[in-house]
Amino acid sequence: MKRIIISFLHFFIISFLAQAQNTPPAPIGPLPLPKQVEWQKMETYAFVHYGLNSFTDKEWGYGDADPKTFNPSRMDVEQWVRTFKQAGMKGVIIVAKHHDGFTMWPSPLTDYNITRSSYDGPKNKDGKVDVLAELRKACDKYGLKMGIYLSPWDRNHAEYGRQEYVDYYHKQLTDLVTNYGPLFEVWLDGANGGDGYYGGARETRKIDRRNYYDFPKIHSIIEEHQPQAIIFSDGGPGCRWVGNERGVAGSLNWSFLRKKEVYPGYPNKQDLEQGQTDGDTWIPAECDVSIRPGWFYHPEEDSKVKTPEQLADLYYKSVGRNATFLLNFPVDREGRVNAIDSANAVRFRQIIDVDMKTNLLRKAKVTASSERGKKFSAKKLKDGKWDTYWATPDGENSGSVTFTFSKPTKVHQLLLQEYIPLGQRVKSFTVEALVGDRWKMVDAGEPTTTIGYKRILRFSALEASAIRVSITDARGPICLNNIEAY
Ligand code: FUL
Repeated sequence: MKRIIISFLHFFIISFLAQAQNTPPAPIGPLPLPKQVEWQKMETYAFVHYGLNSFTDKEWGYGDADPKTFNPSRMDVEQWVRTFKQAGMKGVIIVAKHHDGFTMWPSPLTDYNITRSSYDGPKNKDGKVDVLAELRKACDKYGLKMGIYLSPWDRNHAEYGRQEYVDYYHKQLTDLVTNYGPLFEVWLDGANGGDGYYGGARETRKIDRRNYYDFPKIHSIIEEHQPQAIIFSDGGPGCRWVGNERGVAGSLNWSFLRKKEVYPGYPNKQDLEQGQTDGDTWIPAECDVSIRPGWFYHPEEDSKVKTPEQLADLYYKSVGRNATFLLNFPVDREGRVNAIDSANAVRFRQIIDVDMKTNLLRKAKVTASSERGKKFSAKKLKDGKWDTYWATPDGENSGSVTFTFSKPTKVHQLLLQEYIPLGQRVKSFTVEALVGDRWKMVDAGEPTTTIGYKRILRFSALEASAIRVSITDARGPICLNNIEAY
């Protein structure tokens, strides 16, 4: 009898372990919402700054420029979207209203809108010019997602600084989120208050950045009508500002913030660049940067467009560091993405595509220091698919995986991904290459700490017969779903 019980227990323990080996590691919070994961996978998308400033040579319009000043000569919204598509962008966020208060759609709430301008383009269903409607159509045609930027600060509005303006802002937002189809992101910029036209008052108005706009109400308006949209602001809640306008994330970059602490105008830029290790909410970073020095078009910046190589560098410092890349195009006075900007953006994508054309690890032999089970085998990593992954058993927060080539192979780039639906875990890692008969530490010139959704390392080409990735510390068992080398 005793023997029967023991063998029964034995069987039970073995099958329990086998099962544990084949189940994914438990999630480690904070966790992303499914929509945040989908958003992160977009990786690169375009920003469009276009409006009165493009004609008055300003970055921040005062709110008093004559709407007639807006006078594009060869406007072509489809040309913008075609360019973005060719540049590999997955969406576009348009400035619907900048700080000057001028609206790019026929807002019924203000006269300071596009119908009062000199623009005589295609008409919307109500027979009015409407740049947002044109963009919606073009995005649908080319398969890009659309987002909006609606500046809370409004230097035109007479009531700015008072409750009447806040009600107006909420109504404007409601108009946008109910009339232009699905939006993937709503951008709430943090530059607020100061001098302006304010209906002719021409004075300085200060507001309390934290409370004046009633952000909880703003969020609920967006969530009610566009539940899939990611809300951007300095501190999220959907995604956060990366703390600079250079397009660069920290090489250490957690997708977490202590949510209650970060507000629009939050002064600790390092927290925004790197995230907060002990954050309680998933709020990943977005890197916004303009392809020119300014956000709006200025003819004298035609010679200052970022080169394809500079853009590729920014891609590696944003997407390659667990952030997204929001690249701004200052549409020109003709109403087009300027030829130089367009050529450089398309060329940038070609550089990236060539850099990462053939994953050298696909044919390599792969072994791991340990693995969780058949389903979570290191071998799966070679598939490069989102739903296959390598995980270590519970209690093992470090481990390594080695890829052996059939012959010495030139490698100059490595790509790593964690399976973020189960959390961001890796705290530090190393990459080594077997050169001749010696393991050499690969030096990418930046600390190899976090990985997150994606981490890409670039280094001087090495002739390696094997590559070893070691996770040296993590917040729990390792759970990587992709490793590629080029
Ligand atoms: C900032 C604004 O002040 C700039 O003009 C620009 O729109 C940038 C994207 O956000 O806060």
